[in-house]
Formats: sequence, C-alpha cells, structure tokens
Amino acid sequence: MTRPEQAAQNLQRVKEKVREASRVVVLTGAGISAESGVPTFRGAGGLWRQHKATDLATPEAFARDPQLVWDFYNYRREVLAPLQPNAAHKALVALEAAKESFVLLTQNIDGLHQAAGSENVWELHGNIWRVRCSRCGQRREDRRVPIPFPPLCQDCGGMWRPDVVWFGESLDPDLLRRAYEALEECDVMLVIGTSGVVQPAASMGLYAKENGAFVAEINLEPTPYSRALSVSLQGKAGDLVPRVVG
Ligand code: BJW
Ligand code: ZN
Repeated sequence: MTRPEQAAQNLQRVKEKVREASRVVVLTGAGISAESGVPTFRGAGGLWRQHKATDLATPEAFARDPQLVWDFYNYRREVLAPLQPNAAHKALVALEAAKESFVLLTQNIDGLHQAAGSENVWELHGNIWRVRCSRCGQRREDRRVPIPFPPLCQDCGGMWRPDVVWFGESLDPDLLRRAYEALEECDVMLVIGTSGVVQPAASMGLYAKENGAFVAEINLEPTPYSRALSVSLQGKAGDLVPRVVG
C-alpha cells in the first residue's frame, strides 16, 4: 500500500470507530487553536521579547518579576481577544451532541472550545480570562485588555495572577481524578494538536489505550506517543477533525 492509501485507510478506520463509540474523550492542545491564530508553545510563535513562553509560565518567573509575567499575559490576552473558533473546534461541538457521553479535556487556556459551543469542557491548565489572588486564592473572571499593573486584590491586597497552571504547579486533583475516570471508561479517545511533552496530560492517551480505548492522534507532526497509540493521523486539525467526526 502506498503512503497516501495507508493514510486514507487510517482516516476511515478512525471515522468508523468514532461513529460506533458511545463514550468519547477528546484531549486538545495548542495545535487545535493554531488555525485560529493562537501561537503554539513549542512552534514558531513560542517566543516573546526573546523569552521562551515556557520560561515565563512558572511560579519562579512570577515571584522574580511579576511585571514581566503580567506584560506577557497582557500581550497574549491582546492576541487572543479577537480570535474565533475554527472548523476543528466546531466539529467537536457536533460530536458532543451525537454522543451519550462526551468529555473534552483541554490544555488550552484560550476559551475557544466554549466560544464554539462545547459544553462539557474540562480545562486542565486553567483559563487566561480568569485571575486568582496569589494570597487569598479567590478567583474571578477578568476580560480587561490590558489589566493595569499591579493588579491588587481588594480584599487582602495580594497580587492577582492569571488563573492558569504553571510548570511545577499541580493540576486540580479533583479534576484530574475525574479525568482519569473518564479515560478509563471511554471507548474512543482523540488526542488533537498536542506535542506530548507536558505531563500529566501527555500520557493520558496511553492511559486510555491501556484501559481498553481506541486512541487516535491528530497532529501536524509525529509525537513521542504516535507509535504507541492506535492510529496517528498527520495533518491539520481544521482539515482532519471535521472529516473524522463528520
Ligand atoms: C497542529 C497544528 C494544526 C500545530 N493541526 N496540529 C513527569 C515527568 C517529567 C516531568 C514532569 C512529570 N510530571 C510533571 C512534570 C513537570 C512538568 C512537565 O511535564 N515538564 C515537561 C516539560 C518535562 N509538568 C508540570 O509541572 C505540571 N504539573 C504537575 O505535574 O504537577 C505535579 C508535579 C510537579 C513537578 C514535578 C512533578 C510533578 C503542570 C504543567 C502546566 C503546563 N502549563 C502550560 C502553561 C499554561 C498557561 C499558559 O498558557 O500560559 O500549559 S505550559 C504549555 O504547555 C501550556 C500547554 O497547555 C502545555 C502543552 O503544550 P501543547 O498544547 O502540547 O502545545 P505545543 O506547542 O507544545 O504543541 C503544539 C502541537 O500542535 C505540536 O505537536 C504541533 O505539531 C501541533 N500542531 N499546528 C494539528 N494546525
Ligand atoms: Zn486576595
């Protein structure tokens, strides 16, 4: 079989599995939002003023230079504010409506799944449109662009920080427990647009597969997990997701 024939057959196989499944889990990463204009972390857009995006997404960076980190998040809020969901986000809305059980685990903090109309979205890494007080812990929605510096909590005087999960910080343990339960119970899982380097999300596909699910990856490039999963489809999410789901 030639490569294009193999690719067409793989796509067909994923499509059938998705159609037959009643319990579906989807895990998304920055790649699903790339065609909406969101820069990915490890791709060409992963640099800001000579800093690697991943170096600024840490509690150490915020402790050392909160203004720099807020400048970075204000810049990203400005980039994200006008962006719209793309064909891949929309296809997942239709998939949710067709399934008995559907969970959308996302590492993205951009809110584009909700903007498209997805309902059961579990945000593993938080949301950039929410802030959290670094002293008293309260959260609130804040859509101002930019947020003036220093943003201080009216109740305790602590500094607001983006309500996102930085490196070295734990994901919400309750959310994580429910995510693993959904991964154990699903028939089919789709892993879309994530590089598979940031734990614990990276190994969730493998976890679902080990628990009996058919797991398909959709990515522009191979990832560390491509060979371990059931099928790996290479291409753009905006092209492949509607074809797999439709
Ligand atoms: C397309 C496309 C198109 C492009 N169509 N595809 C076990 C082993 C080793 C280390 C650890 C471990 N457990 C925990 C760690 C430490 C750390 C970690 O994983 N480090 C690794 C880098 C080694 N993990 C953590 O610290 C996590 N916390 C935790 O586990 O706590 C317990 C603990 C702590 C410490 C030690 C041990 C345990 C927290 C991780 C939080 C990640 N936070 C960020 C920032 C969020 C806020 C913000 O946005 O500012 O989350 S980092 C960043 O990476 C962001 C993303 O959600 C995350 C994943 O990135 P993603 O989405 O995969 O994007 P990219 O850019 O990497 O990839 C895009 C992909 O799309 C590419 O593959 C492209 O090919 C593809 N693509 N266009 C389809 N059109
Ligand atoms: Zn406070």
